[in-house]
Amino acid sequence: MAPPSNVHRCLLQSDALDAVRSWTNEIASWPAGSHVWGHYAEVTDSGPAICRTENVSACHGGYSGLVNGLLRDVAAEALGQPVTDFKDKINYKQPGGAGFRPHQDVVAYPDAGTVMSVLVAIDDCTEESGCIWLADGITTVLETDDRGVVREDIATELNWYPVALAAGDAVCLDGFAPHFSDANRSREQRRVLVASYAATDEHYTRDHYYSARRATMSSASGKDGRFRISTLADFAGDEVAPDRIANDVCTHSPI
Ligand SMILES: O=C(O)CCC(=O)C(=O)O
Repeated sequence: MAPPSNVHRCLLQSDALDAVRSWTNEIASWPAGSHVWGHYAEVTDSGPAICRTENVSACHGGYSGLVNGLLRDVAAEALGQPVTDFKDKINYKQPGGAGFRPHQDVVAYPDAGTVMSVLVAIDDCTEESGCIWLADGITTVLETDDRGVVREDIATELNWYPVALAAGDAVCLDGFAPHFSDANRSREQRRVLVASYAATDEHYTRDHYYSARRATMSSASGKDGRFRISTLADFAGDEVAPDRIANDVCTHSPI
């Protein structure tokens, strides 16, 4: 079967991929809670494991260059218009790490309009290690449940397909594309970078997104008491509470 047109094989090759892997190893070693925008750990059978770092490019020149260079060009081409970056994150999904329930990104990004995300595989993403699954052909917001994810009865009717990626491959996800992923049942980590972009003429900024994200997460968790690493409660894992949370200034090592 031909790969879907939104998949870019070998977007990062050899040295570029090695560099991203080495940056990601350094960032993963930060203590949970040490990064102002979120550096979260989850419970796994083999102990606490870092599961997500949010706004990586804010503290990392290498990642900033990637998000504002190659990946922005990929997103602009996919959207067919100039784009501006407003968000990026690493999802680590280490062995035993949890997956994400079916959701649409446009619902997760407060006040956003036209968005496109580029998900880059830092490691091989297989069905066993919890690759992303996509449903094509959806151009509207689907009804959600109390977690903000696509209602189960609607999600089960969608035509899902897995997007297996080799390390260095990437897939573009528009804001309406429903997607989910399963837990990592393999022995290898399954890390991805997800960089998100808005149509430049909509003036949606990183500062706006991250301040709205903080407010939305705090209000939603205050109401339902659920741990979340996103504005939606789409993450299926359980948090390991950090000893300390950096609210105003990062306390991890500089890179
Ligand atoms: O990393 C994954 O498997 C899911 C990515 C995703 O949907 C998200 O981070 O919102």
